[in-house]
Amino acid sequence: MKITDARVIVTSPSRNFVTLKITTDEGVTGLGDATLNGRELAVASYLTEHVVPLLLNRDPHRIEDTWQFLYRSAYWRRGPVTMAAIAAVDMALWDIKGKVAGLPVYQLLGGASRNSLRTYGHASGRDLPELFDSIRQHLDEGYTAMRVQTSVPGLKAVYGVAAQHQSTGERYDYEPAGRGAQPAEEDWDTAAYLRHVPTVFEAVRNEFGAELPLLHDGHHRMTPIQAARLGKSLEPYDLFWLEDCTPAENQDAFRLVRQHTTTPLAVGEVFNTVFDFQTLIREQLIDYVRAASTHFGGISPLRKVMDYAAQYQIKSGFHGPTDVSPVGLAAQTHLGLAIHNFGIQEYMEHSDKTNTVFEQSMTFTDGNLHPGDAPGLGVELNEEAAASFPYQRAYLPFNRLADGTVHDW
Ligand code: GCO
Ligand code: MG
Repeated sequence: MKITDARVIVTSPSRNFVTLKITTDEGVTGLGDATLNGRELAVASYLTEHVVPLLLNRDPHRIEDTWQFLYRSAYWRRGPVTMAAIAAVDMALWDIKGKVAGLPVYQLLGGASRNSLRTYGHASGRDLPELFDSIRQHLDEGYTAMRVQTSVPGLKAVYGVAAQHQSTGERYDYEPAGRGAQPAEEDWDTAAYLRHVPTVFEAVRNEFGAELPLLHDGHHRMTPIQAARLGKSLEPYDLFWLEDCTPAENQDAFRLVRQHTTTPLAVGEVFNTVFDFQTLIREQLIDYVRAASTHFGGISPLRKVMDYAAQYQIKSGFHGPTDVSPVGLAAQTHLGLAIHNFGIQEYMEHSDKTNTVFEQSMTFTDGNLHPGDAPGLGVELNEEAAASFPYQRAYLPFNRLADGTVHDW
């Protein structure tokens, strides 16, 4: 079998997605997700200009060989653009292999280790009543675990609070990247945040009881010692995890956080390779691997990092916001079903428009995802629908402190 065609499709149903479609001489097609929120066209161009010409005439069954060839022959390794491009190829080849075998990808990865994947939903509110409503709504939708984000008194807009960004009449589709020529500017005050967050978790525990698993995303905004303080102050509320409490470019920072708190830690949504996790896993500084198949080079390397993590009882918590396309989500859902050390899967439902463009066999029942049993990844692209939603420039917001200093968002 040979690859005879590879094409990049950029579409914007509610938000931008970059998809690679590979076709073989036998007419089998495979899809891969290459979406990099706010920098989509860089990956589209990397693929179209530099990768697609290398794919033609290759044997689509040689997934590992193609991965190693793209990673090593570029010489310039790693980085989100390169790794999202390689991820798209990797996913598309797994999709093709599954279709040729007549099996869903999770069967090729060793078969199911569980019935389905527990997810967590995104509850948020500008104040406690709004937050409680959001938690109740997610419980009604079947979610059994909840990420909790709230506004901070005195700040105008804070990452992860849905109501702030609602501008259209359609069903809410959480997407912080706003369409337009410039990124939105938000404000930030770490001291106010550190004072406020524990009071919110205390209120949520009092209202919803001890059993509901609660998560929180610090979104890289604290220094290590601030992160340590937050982890410690949240211990009474028994979090499932505290995510991205401090940026992990400096993996050593997690030693400092870890020595001060028993709140479980999750990190890695912006990581691209196993090397970003090396110290964190080997020294058992984290509890959950947050990588997304899309930004980590695909299913193949994500499988490897999870096997490495398994030696240290570290589990998966793959990144699943709406900027991971239904193809990327399917890829990591197949993997999550197959690995033994699955932890939880982040899940935000895609918009109705997105679900028209990406036809999916995935199911979401009682808070649990299953990738379905269609051969391959179980996602097909409706190209006509995709073409009706052309790309629109969009940027993620950024933060400034009160004195005007740019701060991590
Ligand atoms: C999460 C993430 C996202 C990111 C987004 C950026 O935990 O789901 O932090 O919300 O901000 O993926 O594109
Ligand atoms: Mg996050």
